[in-house]
Amino acid sequence: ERAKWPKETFELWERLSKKEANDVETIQKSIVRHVTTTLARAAFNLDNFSAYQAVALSTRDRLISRWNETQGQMSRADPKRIYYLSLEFLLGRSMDNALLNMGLKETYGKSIRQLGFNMEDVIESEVDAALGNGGLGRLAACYMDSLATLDYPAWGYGLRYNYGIFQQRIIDGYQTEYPDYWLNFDNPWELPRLDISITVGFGGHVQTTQDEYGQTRHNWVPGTNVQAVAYDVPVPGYDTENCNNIRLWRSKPTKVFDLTSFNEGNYEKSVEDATNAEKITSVLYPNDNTMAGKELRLKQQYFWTAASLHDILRRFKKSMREWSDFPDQVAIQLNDTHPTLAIVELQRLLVDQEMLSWDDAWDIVTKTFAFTNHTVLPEAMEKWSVPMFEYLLPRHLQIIFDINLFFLQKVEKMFPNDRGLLNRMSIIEEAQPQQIRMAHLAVVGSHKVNGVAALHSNLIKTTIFHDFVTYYGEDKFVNKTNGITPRRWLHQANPQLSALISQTLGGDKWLKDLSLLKGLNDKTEDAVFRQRWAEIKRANKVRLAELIKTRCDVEVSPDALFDVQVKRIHEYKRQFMNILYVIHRYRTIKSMSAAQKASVQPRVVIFGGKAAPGYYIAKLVIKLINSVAKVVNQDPAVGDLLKVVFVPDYNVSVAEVIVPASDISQHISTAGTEASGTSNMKFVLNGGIIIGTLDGANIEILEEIGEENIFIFGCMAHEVEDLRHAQRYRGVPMDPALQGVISAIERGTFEDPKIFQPLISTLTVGKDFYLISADFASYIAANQQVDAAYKKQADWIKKSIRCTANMGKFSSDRSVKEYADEIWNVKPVSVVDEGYMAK
Ligand code: NBY
Repeated sequence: ERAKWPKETFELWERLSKKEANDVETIQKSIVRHVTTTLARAAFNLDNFSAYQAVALSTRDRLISRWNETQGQMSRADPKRIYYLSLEFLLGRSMDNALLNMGLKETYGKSIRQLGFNMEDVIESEVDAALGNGGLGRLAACYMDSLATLDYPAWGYGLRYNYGIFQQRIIDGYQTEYPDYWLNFDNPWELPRLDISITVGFGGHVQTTQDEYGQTRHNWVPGTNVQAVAYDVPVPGYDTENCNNIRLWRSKPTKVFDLTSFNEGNYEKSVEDATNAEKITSVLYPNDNTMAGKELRLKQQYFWTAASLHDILRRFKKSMREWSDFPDQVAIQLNDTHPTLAIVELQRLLVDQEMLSWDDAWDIVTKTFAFTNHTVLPEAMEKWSVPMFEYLLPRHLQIIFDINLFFLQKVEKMFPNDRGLLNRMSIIEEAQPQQIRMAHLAVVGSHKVNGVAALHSNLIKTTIFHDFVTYYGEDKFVNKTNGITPRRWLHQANPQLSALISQTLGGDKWLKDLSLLKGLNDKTEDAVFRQRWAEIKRANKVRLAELIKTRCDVEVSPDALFDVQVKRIHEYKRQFMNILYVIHRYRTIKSMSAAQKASVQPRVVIFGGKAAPGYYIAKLVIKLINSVAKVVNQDPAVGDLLKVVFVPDYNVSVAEVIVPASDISQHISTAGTEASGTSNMKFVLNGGIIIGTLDGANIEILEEIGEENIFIFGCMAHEVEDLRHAQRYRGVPMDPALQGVISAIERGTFEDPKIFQPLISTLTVGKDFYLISADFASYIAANQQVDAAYKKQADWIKKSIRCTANMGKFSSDRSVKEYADEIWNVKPVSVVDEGYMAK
């Protein structure tokens, strides 16, 4: 249609779509316009939240013009694109990040101040986008930031849940869950694309026919359909015009489908069917590292992968290329096994609809996909029951059985007569009922499989994927150590430290090349610099103390050592061991004379994290922490020497306050259980020191910062098996200090001991799966070393500086570049500012 426009019309559009300027006056005008027209409010009754909304809308305008420019230029250049499929994007707040990345924070700050508002209050009004559980979801968010910053043409695909991860409140010491209806006040950070709507089928049956060449053709006729509607979330890069996209799908009923029931005269059924369609994207499943096996979750996974692939194929088809070019245009990364159905869906589309041969299609599929594994825990491995799967996705089940058949035939050829091997490697587990092993499907359907830290990537090769390494060879299995974005996790969360670093290094280049932090190593002997460094840490601790006062009603001294463990509550992460040590410390202090107490290092032990609502033992750990806190915090014999707090509702924005304020943080999982960890990186980047085990990325952090700057304890991953065996069959007695702690709990020092019996039972000799007893003595010793080191403040600050200075490796820019070069084979495409809102 536009082709028919006369020249004047074109020119009018061009003139009027010039970008808005970024001076204070123009920005203020745009804020005021949003207040008065979009929000229809008057200046005299404007609260912080409304001010936030208007500033957000003004920021959004600028985001969208970059987004338009990027998407337009990318369409024209049509480079190979990365598609990051993740069921979770744990973005947190957007405004501060968007303003910093676009270089507009200062101007907006000034604009807001003159309008009578304060930037910090406005920022605080934003609710978190919490569409994720923990590390996996936050990793996706950090990777999206780096992809945009490095100018990679990348799209994220996910689901637009109506309810994010539940809100946690602590009632009588217990976790209680509340729905996180985050869209209540509208979401300015998304663009609804109601015109982009894709039909996704479920159920039904498969028609089998012969084509004119005598080939068998399969045609899936779904029983019901739902619509996937696109919501786009712009992701601006830092210090670049590039602005990428996360496309989140929302489920809606199809018109046709509710009309069917309606025309059959069943109005109620038609409304019920419509409600069922909307249910698909209603809620994020709140489990991390455990598999629940719910039908609705499988529906989510198919709904999302089908809509995303349809979208990707549509974009590819516009280029009029051959199907064999597909892997040169498209790289799809599977964030865990959750999107593994995409492998099956692409094979189905190529074979059933595009009429490619099975082998040609499979060649394209395996060149397109790569798979990231995030865990070795058996309870986290995704499996779907075959009968349930068949009912929802009958054609996909046939394809999975065929993939498996052809795969096992090849295995059999290479390793004849090994039934055990075939059973172990099969995509189908022969249980009652049969189960589909999604991790095996993901490995078979991908050209690269990666773990998320060096230790973890080695572990998967010797444990869960051992047979697959034997079959495919080593090259398919690679390591991509996780990373974090220094923009959010230092520049945004710790603005004072960021400013000091820029001042010291003579600029902010380090924010795009984190290895430049090495320059700080020269400053450890500079007493003035150390003083500044210490002042900033203290200011961050004051801010955290205020948050603790507000949220927990406990007063803590910023002069005490702040000891932090914040992460999802899980047995393998051993928050239980931490609180048991706190009890030990409490008992030790109680037994001291006044003179002895005078030399005790005061500590504030800070916990935070959510337990999956159905995870009984994890929830009991929260209860124990709160019971201990209650007793310890009120005990005059202890006073300020020990405080314990559980910060409720830990999330990304709370992390942004906690991370810069820690002196030491705890990353104390049983060796071999934490795939990587990413908060460990965040703490150390902010000059926090780790007490931790030789697990996940702790090992690589140690290698970078040096063993004198980290407190390591506990057994090593290769010793775990023997320790468990010894404990089970040789009855190794419980650690005596631990025994003392358990007795104190059992004597009722902290509420009714009956409450905690199931928790204590997990430590029964021979059953202590996470080896708390085996590691307890060395944990106590490491804690004593922490106390002693903290007392030498000058040396401590030197350690802290060295920590930050040597964390360059853990920028997600490094991770993403490794993926791009070694897995995706994609190159950056820089967007040029043509000065228009859209082309
Ligand atoms: O992924 C975490 C790992 O535990 C951590 O070590 C690693 O640093 C991080 C990023 O690689 N895994 C994780 O967060 N997993 C989940 O949140 C999760 C969520 C859902 C399900 C499984 C795992 N699920 O099956 O539903």
